[in-house]
Amino acid sequence: MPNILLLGGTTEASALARLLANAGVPATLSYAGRTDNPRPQPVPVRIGGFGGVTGLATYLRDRAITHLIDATHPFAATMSAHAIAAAREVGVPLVALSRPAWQPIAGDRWSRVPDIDSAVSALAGPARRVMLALGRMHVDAFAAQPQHHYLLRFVDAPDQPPALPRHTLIVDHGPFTSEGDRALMQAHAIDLVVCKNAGGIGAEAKLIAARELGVPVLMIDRPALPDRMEVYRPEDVLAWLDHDTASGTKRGV
Ligand code: 3Y8
Ligand code: NAP
Repeated sequence: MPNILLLGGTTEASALARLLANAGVPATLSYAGRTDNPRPQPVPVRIGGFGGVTGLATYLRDRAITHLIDATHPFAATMSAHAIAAAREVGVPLVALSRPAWQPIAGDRWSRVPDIDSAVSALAGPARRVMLALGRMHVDAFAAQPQHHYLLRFVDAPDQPPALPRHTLIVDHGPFTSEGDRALMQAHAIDLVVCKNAGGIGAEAKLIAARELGVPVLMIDRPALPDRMEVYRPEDVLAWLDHDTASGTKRGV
């Protein structure tokens, strides 16, 4: 019988957890513990770091995990690198459930930068009204460009106000709708959206809204990740599990 560890924190991870629960496949979904009230899941949940690669390898062994599924966000590069290393060390099959990077389409006004620091540098210049849709972890870096008015959206209320002299803070968590994001951008007269190339549907709303409003987007490309098996649909993970389990049975005979 498989025993899955699912590294979560994305819309697709939650969809996969529902499929695994419906299929009666034993699985545990893991959150880092970054937010106060993570979405309840239909499978058991564990919350908190593992303690690096060593901690994750120990967890895999102690819990007799048979398959590791990395369904974390494309910018959770450290977790994904640890998953590859620990899975290899313990000999547990690993598959990543990721999302194709967004590509600009007709009507999009994107400029791309390789990382957060380049996005900060790209904001040099006269004051603008910027929707900084990056969450909380990187917001302080933008204090280097204090001239803008920033519209911020965090999952949880911060302990102290962000270090940006001019900002409006919204506390909300997605998935968001394009109607909602369009109204938000109009209400705050946004003239630039800064975001990560997360892919998927849960964060796409602001891109659709920006396209409709003709608002330019500063798109931060994903960090590079080591090679791993990747699928893009929760159903493909089940197929991978069936295939691996079946071939395992043959091996087991
Ligand atoms: C803790 C779990 C689900 C998963 C939903 C997806 C969609 C909504 C859109 C904007 C962009 C952002 C942010 C975002 C989205 C989904 C997905 C996604 C972006 C939760 C969640 C956790 C987190 C962590 C959080 C980060 C932050 C990033 C906000 C739960 C809600 C900006 C990424 O305050 C903090 O420290 C928040 C940190 C990492 C990035 C950052 O730098 O601040 N996500 N987001 C997970 C854990 O503890 O392991 O609380 O339920 C999950 C989701 N956030 O099941 O429905 O699939 O991507 N999350 C980005 O994409 O740019 C918001 O505002 O438009
Ligand atoms: P990260 O920088 O890649 O990871 C930093 C450390 O956080 C990891 O080394 C690990 O700690 C712990 N960690 C990360 N994800 C974990 C998980 N699912 N379960 C247990 N521990 C985890 O990760 P991050 O960018 O902070 O993302 C944290 C979580 O938020 C992930 O679940 C991710 O899917 C979700 N998320 C992130 C973003 C984003 O923009 N980064 C967007 C949406 C959702 P140890 O070393 O102690 O094991």
